[in-house]
Amino acid sequence: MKSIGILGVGQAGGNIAEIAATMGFQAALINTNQRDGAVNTRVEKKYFVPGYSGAGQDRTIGLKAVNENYREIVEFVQRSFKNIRLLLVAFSTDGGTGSGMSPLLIDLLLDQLPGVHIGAIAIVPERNVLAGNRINAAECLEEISKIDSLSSVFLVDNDQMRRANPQSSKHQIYLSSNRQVMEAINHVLQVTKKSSFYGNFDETDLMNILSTRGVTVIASTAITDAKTTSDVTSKIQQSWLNSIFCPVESTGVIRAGLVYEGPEAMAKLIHVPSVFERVGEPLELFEGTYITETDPTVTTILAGLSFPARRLKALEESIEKNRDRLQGLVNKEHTQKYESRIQWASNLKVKQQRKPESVTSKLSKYQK
Ligand SMILES: Nc1nc2c(ncn2[C@@H]2O[C@H](COP(=O)(O)OP(=O)(O)OP(=O)(O)O)[C@@H](O)[C@H]2O)c(=O)[nH]1
Ligand SMILES: [Mg+2]
Repeated sequence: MKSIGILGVGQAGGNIAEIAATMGFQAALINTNQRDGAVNTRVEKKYFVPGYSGAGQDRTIGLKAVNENYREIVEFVQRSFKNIRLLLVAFSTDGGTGSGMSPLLIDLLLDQLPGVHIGAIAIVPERNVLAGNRINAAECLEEISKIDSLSSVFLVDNDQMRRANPQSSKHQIYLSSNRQVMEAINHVLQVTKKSSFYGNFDETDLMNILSTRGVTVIASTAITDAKTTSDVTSKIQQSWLNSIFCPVESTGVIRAGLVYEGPEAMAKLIHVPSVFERVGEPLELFEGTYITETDPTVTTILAGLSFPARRLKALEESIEKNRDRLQGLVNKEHTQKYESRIQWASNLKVKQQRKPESVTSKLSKYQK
């Protein structure tokens, strides 16, 4: 049984839970919309908030759904996961259900699942989404970033997949992003099951890293063509920019993992101090070396990073630039009306009503 569980909230969250279930993770989903969750057939445990049919990108509706039903929701989560050490709540930040429900739900779960660390898989939308989605994402990420004692936050960046596949459909981008994030998490979890003469990376090491508060990135790179230590260093650092997660922008890793899998000869080329030069030496590093005949691969886990200010600025910038226009749109909604130029013409359609005249008045009219 895997020690990490995945709870999907909203449509994107449900889709991630679906992939997780196919990989053998304990998975469950919550939605305000039964039709969205119904397609995730591999997830058996589902909770649909009664009386709702989606949140229509309105975060306040997602928040209300938790407020009104938190007892049932928390019980559902407690029932759905057994013997896990880490629960990752997966959701998109720019819709209404996942984005609105998840921050409060996570905060509640932190005290309701004793002995279980809670983390998040939060999807950051592509750069070209519209204002409403950007506002949702900014609000949600701010709330998530403020939760005390929250473990790893994985920021899945839909832009990363888009950059690599500009021609792909949205559906393809979503599916590959979901698969890649779950593969990254599954990979580091599976490594902990292997044994090695040279240094094991065990589950306690992994949980130590993943329970760190802040943003976490997992990245892997093949180092097959590397000839020198600096080749390996630059491959690893490159992988921090090209993973499925928001690119690493700043220094300040708190805990890290470094796992090597491959032939013995290549392991020598890893020079830890230079690998971490760009992001600063972590407080703790957990290493694992697994000698195999497969392509040499280095997987790094960086935990405790700050929220990526530059990436999020790119999301917020167009809102700031268009402040007046957007404010104008909102004002217009309540004030707009149409004034016809031919209002006077309505008179043309008025039928003359005959006014009845009394007999006495007619009689008096004819009186000579
Ligand atoms: N990576 C990834 N992103 C997705 C997926 N589905 C949707 N998205 C992203 O999520 C946003 C839409 O959010 P949803 O998850 O559909 O929203 P929701 O939580 O169901 O909320 P409502 O539909 O408003 O009730 C899109 O703009 C995308 O950014 C998915 O399967 N994978
Ligand atoms: Mg939805």
